Amino acid sequence: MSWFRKLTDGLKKSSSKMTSSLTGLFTSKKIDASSLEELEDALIASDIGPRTAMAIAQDLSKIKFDGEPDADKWRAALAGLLRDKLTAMEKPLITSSDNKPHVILLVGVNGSGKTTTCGKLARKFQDDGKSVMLAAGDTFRAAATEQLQGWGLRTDTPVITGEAGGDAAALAYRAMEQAHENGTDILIIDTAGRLQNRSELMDELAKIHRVIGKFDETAPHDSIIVLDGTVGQNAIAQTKAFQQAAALTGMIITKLDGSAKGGIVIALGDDFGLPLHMVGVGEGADDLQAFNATEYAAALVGILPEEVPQDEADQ
Ligand SMILES: Nc1nc2c(ncn2[C@@H]2O[C@H](COP(=O)(O)OP(=O)(O)OP(=O)(O)O)[C@@H](O)[C@H]2O)c(=O)[nH]1
Ligand SMILES: [Mg+2]
Repeated sequence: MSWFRKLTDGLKKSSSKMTSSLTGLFTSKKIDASSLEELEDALIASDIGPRTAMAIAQDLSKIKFDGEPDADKWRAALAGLLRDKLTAMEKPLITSSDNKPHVILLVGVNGSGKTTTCGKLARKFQDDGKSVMLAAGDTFRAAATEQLQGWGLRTDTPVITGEAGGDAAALAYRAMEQAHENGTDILIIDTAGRLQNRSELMDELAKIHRVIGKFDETAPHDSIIVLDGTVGQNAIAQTKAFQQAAALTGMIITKLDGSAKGGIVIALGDDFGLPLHMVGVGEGADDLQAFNATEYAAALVGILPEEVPQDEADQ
């Protein structure tokens, strides 16, 4: 199945939520006050924040169409507005060979998809001809190390492990030394999931960050929060807390397959201005891809990327 098809299938719940209550609206020629409200509600229901939902609904109501608007034209126009909101977040995860190694730290709450994403990223970078090492920085659970080792086997990537219950920051440091010695291009560090309101765990994260910086003051080069795409607005609170503890540089959103809250991406972009490097729509190694604003906007309203208008003149 093509990537776009996976993305569209994955976002089906979000897109039907966003567009089903709009069928009536989309067949009318212009938007009146009550249909405007209906549109706002539909956008909010898919977890686009209220402020942005209002702005998008307003903008949509002002669009002048060439000829009679129909459902398809409304849909395409909405996708164009969503795309405009998302473009600033589009920034691929680029590693630099000046960094020896380039260090990527993955953080986030329990079960958000960090370990899986470590494995998927290892596969991606290797496909690009880069050498990768993984560090099992989740020292809380023995099973977590085994899980990462599983990805190591599957992707043929060395995994640096420590003792269960050991110091995660010390392990991260050791992994950096090892990767440096081996001349490895990229080191990806997994961390234990933690709830953002557990301050001692957030302090531990800050420590990992500090200790990595002792080996190379420019590291970690990417400090990425992995967010579960099904949690909706809670992702905002998570990002806020992790931004303080881990000086975030970007985001990855997983589990968008089956999420009814795909609009959260827009709310996150508005609130933080962090790049969204990749989105995940499944558990397989190839189910994580670079975020593309046009594709995402198209999938959110259930049209093809080429149907998204380039600009207003296109309408
Ligand atoms: N459907 C779907 N499942 C995913 C995706 N990414 C990860 N998962 C699944 O989500 C579950 C949790 O993923 P993990 O990678 O273990 O999450 P984690 O953040 O490492 O969890 P902790 O280490 O417990 O904090 C696993 O069953 C994964 O297979 C995705 O994009 N889509
Ligand atoms: Mg994990």
